[in-house]
Amino acid sequence: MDKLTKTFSAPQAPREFGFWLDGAWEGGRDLFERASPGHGVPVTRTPRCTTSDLNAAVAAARRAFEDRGWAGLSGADRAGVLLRTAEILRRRRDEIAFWEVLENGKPIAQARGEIDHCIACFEVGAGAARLLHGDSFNSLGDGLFGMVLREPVGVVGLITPWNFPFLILCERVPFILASGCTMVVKPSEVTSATTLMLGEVLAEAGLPRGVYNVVTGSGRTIGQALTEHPDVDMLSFTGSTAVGRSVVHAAADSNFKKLGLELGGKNPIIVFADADLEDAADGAAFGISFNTGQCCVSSSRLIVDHRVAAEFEAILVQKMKKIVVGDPLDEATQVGAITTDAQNQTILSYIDKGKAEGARVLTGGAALDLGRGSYIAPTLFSGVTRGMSIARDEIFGPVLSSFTFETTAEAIGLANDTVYGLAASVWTKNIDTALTVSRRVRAGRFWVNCIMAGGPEMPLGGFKQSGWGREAGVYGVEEYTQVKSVHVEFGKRNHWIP
Ligand code: TXE
Repeated sequence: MDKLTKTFSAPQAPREFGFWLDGAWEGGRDLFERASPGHGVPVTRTPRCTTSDLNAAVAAARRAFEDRGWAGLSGADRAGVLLRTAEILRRRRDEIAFWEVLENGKPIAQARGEIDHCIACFEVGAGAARLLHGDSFNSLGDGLFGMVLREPVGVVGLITPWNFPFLILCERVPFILASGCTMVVKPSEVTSATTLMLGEVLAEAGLPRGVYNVVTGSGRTIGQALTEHPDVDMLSFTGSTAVGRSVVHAAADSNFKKLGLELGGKNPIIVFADADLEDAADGAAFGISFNTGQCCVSSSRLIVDHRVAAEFEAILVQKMKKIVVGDPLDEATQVGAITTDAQNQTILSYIDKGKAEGARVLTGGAALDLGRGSYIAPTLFSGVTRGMSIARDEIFGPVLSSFTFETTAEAIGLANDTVYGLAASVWTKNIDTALTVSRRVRAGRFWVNCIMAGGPEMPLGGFKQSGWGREAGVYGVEEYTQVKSVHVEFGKRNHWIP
């Protein structure tokens, strides 16, 4: 409570935004007011766009795509814009981090680190823009030559969630731009500020108008209309599995737009008896508490060798108790506020269910009263069994469910016992075990003796119901292209009609 009043310095009045259309701010709309989840005071006002605003944004993106002012540039020129964007983000890092914290509730030190990752995304995107290429075939006979071209898909709709508003945006935007596509972004209604700010940054970097547009508003209206829009060629959606399913239906019912989906996860962290247990406990505490567990790759299922389970849980409890939960604007804070009231209720109801289903709380298990804002203590449940809801559902909060195993096969079986397949982690000093588990667990991202490590060079995305397609790196750029086969005959044609 003391800490909150000492360090709190949110703006005196909420900052008002327009939406970003065809390279400029557009104002005069009804506004949605957002309160800081860490402090409970209004911090931003963003437009409730209408479907005609959305249509104008799609038309601007279409014009900018068809006039070749972006897609027609060399990869080197596109890379120039992306590198200048990285420079401007470096300059505006602290400011963007500040607004991210105010709307999302994540700790300020973490937010700055995320902006650094975003800068890296633009740098990697620049490299990918220059290296993107097709293929050729000289195996078609002496008279025929084949070229495989990678062409931008066209106008991309991008729908993003509230857990990493700027980071998830920047794991996509540079790669969409590198491919030559143009876009309309619909951020979460509760965290739109930094997505809007990127419009200004890209314009300063020299991005032609109409290439990047942002419409703000609710998922049910603007988001849904974007997924149904007949002039959007591809849609990249990150969010809940339920909405992901509706996006698939909307694409089928409109124009069969290409889809990229990053959905939920229930990610295992497997700890073998020969692991460095201190390291693994630190990784497990980080994996479930980072971003208050509101992370699609949070490691929310601990699968630990029964021989060391009690010892490991004891080390982990000590670690989790030391995590500093508090005011997101305090430099020392490691875990901030829960981003929305609805999410707060969801997490607390799962904690209640876990208790009712017979799992044991080893630490946490309750909300923390810090005077204002919504905070939940990092929580460890022991004795979890496969059928419990805390074993199966994505909770999207700092709640870790612990299981034990006796054999490697059993550990792999437990890890795969989920409809999801986003990420997984294994901790062992045995290379055979590490590689066997990495190859047998069905997940799009895998970490051995580490967790959430890596950079934008590496692709990300899910197996099973965690989604379709990959984002980031060269794979991410390719996702926003389509392949065209060009056949060139040379020499005299072998006539069909003699
Ligand atoms: O997500 P939604 P919510 C999971 C997590 C969380 C749950 C609900 O389990 O508890 O989803 O969160 C837009 N057509 N994840 O309700 O609704 C919406 O405006 C088109 C995991 O906030 O899926 C926002 O921009 N768009 C996830 C975005 O979709 C629609 C991150 C995500 O919101 C729409 C977030 C519609 N009909 C939540 N309805 C991850 N994979 O990281 C909403 N939206």
